[in-house]
Amino acid sequence: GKPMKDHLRFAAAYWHSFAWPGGDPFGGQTFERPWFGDTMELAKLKADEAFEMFQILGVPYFCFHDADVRPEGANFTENSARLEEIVDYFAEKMDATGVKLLWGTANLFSHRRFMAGAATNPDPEVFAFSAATIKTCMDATMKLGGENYVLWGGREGYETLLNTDMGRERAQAGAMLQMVVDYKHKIGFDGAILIEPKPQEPTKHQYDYDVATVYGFLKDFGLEGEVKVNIEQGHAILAGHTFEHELALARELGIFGSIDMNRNDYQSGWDTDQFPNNVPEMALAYLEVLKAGGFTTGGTNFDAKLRRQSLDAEDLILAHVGGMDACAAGLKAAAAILEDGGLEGARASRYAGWDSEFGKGLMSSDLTSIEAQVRVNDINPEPASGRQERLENLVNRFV
Ligand code: 3MF
Ligand code: MG
Ligand code: MG
Repeated sequence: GKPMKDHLRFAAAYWHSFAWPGGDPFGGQTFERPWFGDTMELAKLKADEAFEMFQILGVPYFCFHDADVRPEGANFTENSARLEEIVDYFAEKMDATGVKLLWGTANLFSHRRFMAGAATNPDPEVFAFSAATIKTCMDATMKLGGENYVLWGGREGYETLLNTDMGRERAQAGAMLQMVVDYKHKIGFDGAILIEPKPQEPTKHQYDYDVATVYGFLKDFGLEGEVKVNIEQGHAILAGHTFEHELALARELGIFGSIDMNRNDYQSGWDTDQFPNNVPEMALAYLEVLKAGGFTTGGTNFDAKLRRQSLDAEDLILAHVGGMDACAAGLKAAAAILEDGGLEGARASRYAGWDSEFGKGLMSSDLTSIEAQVRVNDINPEPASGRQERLENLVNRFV
């Protein structure tokens, strides 16, 4: 098959490493970086530093939001001009370094104008501003040869139904997504459009809660064949799932696209975006990625940030290195589990009864004839062992 690293396709995220000042709800800014500020000169210095880090790490890809890479302008026209200037600067750097764009996206959540949502905002002017911004970000992604375009529904949700028309807001989100898909086809962008599910924050009720919710939304608007998902470890945990659950479900639904790799602790209740370091968990995640046939256009984007006490820039490099090591170890374990076949074989054997004539017939039968069969044959099943402990130990042998 493919070389192992083609199953990783690492990307570094611009926002946490270069744009985030290390703030938290109980304190102000932690990090000081020489490129913080809002001039184009500083934005270019930031790009110089970012590409230097990408090269030190040897990552093949990066990802960015418009707001990470250009200073905020006074209006839409200024924003788009600044984005275009940075895109030209990026194009030169990408040529010189060979670093590619895994995906681009629009930040439709940080500016206060998005406080009550972007596509789902009660104010049509915010919808229009958001649509125009998405267009410029899709153009930027296309121009840079980006392989996907991501939509995380940052503030697409609500705090209280008392001031919210849910039906109208869902329809607005569906209309926006349809426009994104139409524009993708209009410009001939051949990457995937990816929705990133997340529950719980920043709004209390996020519309893109998890993979199942996003699939229901896509079906509702007839877009399940056009849009896939970018699944983040921490978001899966916040939704009360495991990462591998979300990956497996997306694969089964045919909407698996890409992953945002990080680590969320199970106790937190909010999104911590830590660098991943739990190899057994990552083995189970890459097992699902491999079973999906690996990435086609997606990859492993480190949506992870330093802890506030990691003041020195060296920690930023080491955090990524540790994350890449853990992913690689997880992937190798997953590949070994598949090659060994014990786990897959044990799972298949649990369902062997369905391969019999009796089993095959059931799926297309009806309640009346099944009742007759159960009576005539005195069907009276006993539980069979699922061998849970044994299989968990088997996984541990490979990590
Ligand atoms: C929030 C996220 C986002 C998305 C990003 C791209 C700021 O929890 O994970 O990062 O990854 O907007 O989709
Ligand atoms: Mg993310
Ligand atoms: Mg996150």
